[in-house]
Amino acid sequence: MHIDRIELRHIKMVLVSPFVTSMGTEYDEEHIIVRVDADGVTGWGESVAEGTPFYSYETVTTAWHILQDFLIPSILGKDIASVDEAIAAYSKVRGHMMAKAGLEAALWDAFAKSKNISLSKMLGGTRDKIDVGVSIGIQSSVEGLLKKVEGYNAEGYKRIKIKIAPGLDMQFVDALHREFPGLLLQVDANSAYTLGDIGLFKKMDDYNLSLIEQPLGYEDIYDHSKLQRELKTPICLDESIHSLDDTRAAIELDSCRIINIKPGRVGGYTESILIHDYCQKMNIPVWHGGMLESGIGRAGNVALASLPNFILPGDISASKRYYVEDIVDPEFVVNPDGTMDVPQGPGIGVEVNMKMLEKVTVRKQTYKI
Ligand code: OSB
Ligand code: MG
Repeated sequence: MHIDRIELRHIKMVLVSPFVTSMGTEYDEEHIIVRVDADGVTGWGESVAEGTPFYSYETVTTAWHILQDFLIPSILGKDIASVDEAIAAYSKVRGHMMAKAGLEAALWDAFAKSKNISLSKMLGGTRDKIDVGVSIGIQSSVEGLLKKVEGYNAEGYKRIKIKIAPGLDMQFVDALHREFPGLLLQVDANSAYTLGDIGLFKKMDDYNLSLIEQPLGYEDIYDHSKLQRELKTPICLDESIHSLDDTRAAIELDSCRIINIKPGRVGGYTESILIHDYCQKMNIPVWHGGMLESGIGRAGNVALASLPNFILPGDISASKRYYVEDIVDPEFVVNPDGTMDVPQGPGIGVEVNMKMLEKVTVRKQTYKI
């Protein structure tokens, strides 16, 4: 495919309710939408670098810089026969996984559209519906959390994840355990604890949680192995996993027994699939994480999550759980049975709502040779 034109858009979308985690409070979500025009087709991708470097060192500004000055020039105006060829063209660039993943996603969409097949099919998906869950930020009261969970249960979500932070943990876990016996529940600490908190995790170990996500350091693999050794509950790594190599190290060290895959965190779908396949071989279940994506990123997440080893429900929720109006048509909805349909049309399988996209765009730049 001849890469004729690439466009970047810095978008800012207001969340329906603030998202509170151990990293801070998010009121809106800033990401970059990548558009690639090649051979008469248009591919769309979303780079999930945020406005702040609190989850990852990348930000919208660093991702824009890496895209504009290194990734885009390596493929613009060239003939690229496959996604692998594009990756090879910018392989000298170290790190900056979210910048890379946004461009890779747009290329995958363009290639799938040029072959007239769905992104799910192109990535190796085997399901036309996926199981979905919801990630709930830290609530100001236990009663407030119980109400939220009741609402999400009624909408059909198959599992609940709550964010925790020191001092804002056991009271929530305990209340949910009491009020909703049998609830598929997991917690996400976003690296807010240390090995010194082992006593707390041993208490949590009696609550039959499906997993504890990223309790310790955001680059750590070693300390997590010491914690996992003391727990029955599986640890799941998110922040610490940036590649297949990290995954191998974590599994060989028994630092975790479940992996959260986010294409943005590992540089794209290609690395995600390598991690997925390795985990499948090692009998390690994976699930699809989320970065509060717009419908463009969500469409890619749903396609990737249709691969067979995405055994646990992901952080893939309905558009309306995040935004009053999404930038794709149709918006993503959750079926009453807690599943989401995998789009079957070419590429990401949803149309970009250009009017809405314009509305949320704060900066736009076109690159052409
Ligand atoms: O740790 O999984 C996380 C959102 C932003 C940054 C990090 C995380 C999250 C979520 C939200 O948990 C998941 C979603 O998109 O629904
Ligand atoms: Mg997480």
